[in-house]
Amino acid sequence: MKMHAGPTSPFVRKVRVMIIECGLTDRVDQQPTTLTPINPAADLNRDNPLGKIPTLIGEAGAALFDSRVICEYLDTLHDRPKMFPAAGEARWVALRRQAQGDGMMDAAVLARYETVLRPEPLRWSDWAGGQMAKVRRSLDALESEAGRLGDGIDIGRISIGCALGYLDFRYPDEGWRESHPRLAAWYRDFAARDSMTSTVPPEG
Ligand code: GSF
Repeated sequence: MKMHAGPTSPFVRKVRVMIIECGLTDRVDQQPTTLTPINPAADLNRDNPLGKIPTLIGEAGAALFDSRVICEYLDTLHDRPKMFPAAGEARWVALRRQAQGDGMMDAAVLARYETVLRPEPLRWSDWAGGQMAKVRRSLDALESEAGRLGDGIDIGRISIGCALGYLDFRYPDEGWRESHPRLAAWYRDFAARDSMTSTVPPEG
């Protein structure tokens, strides 16, 4: 399988963590793609009209996106413990946590486009501030939930872990650990997993 990927995308990282945790590393050829919404990649657009990474070409040859669909597909390809609980309350908790982590990444990526990509005279600080307020409210909610995150792994915890990793990468001054000590303690252990240490984004 081929995946349009990139070293700095938190959504790609989520899929890469999934690939490693599920023992699928040898089955996915990761192709680096450099893009922004105003500098699209033609080969990616042919596979995914939304022009976003990650995009996976599955075993049947068809393109799969976005990260949620890719991760659920990959979960069907291995015999290890599943990252998507099959049914019941555990499934809804994991899917809601995935939505929480993905939403944090969406907001943080949009705020970054606004503050880095958009020409300075066109920037709207209230809008970027509104996106970061979503991130901060999410951190507060996760602090309340941190005691229940435990030491296991599933798609919800992968997404939350990648969202926190993205904050460290792009917003190192956010200083979320001091105000969210239980979440910080959970993340310290989660971030020590091999799948996380081997997918840390490069400097710069
Ligand atoms: C979000 C992917 C995304 O925003 C998912 O895969 O879960 N809901 C999707 N990807 C960004 C790169 S990033 O992770 O910062 C992307 O491809 N942006 C290019 C664009 O044109 O929006």
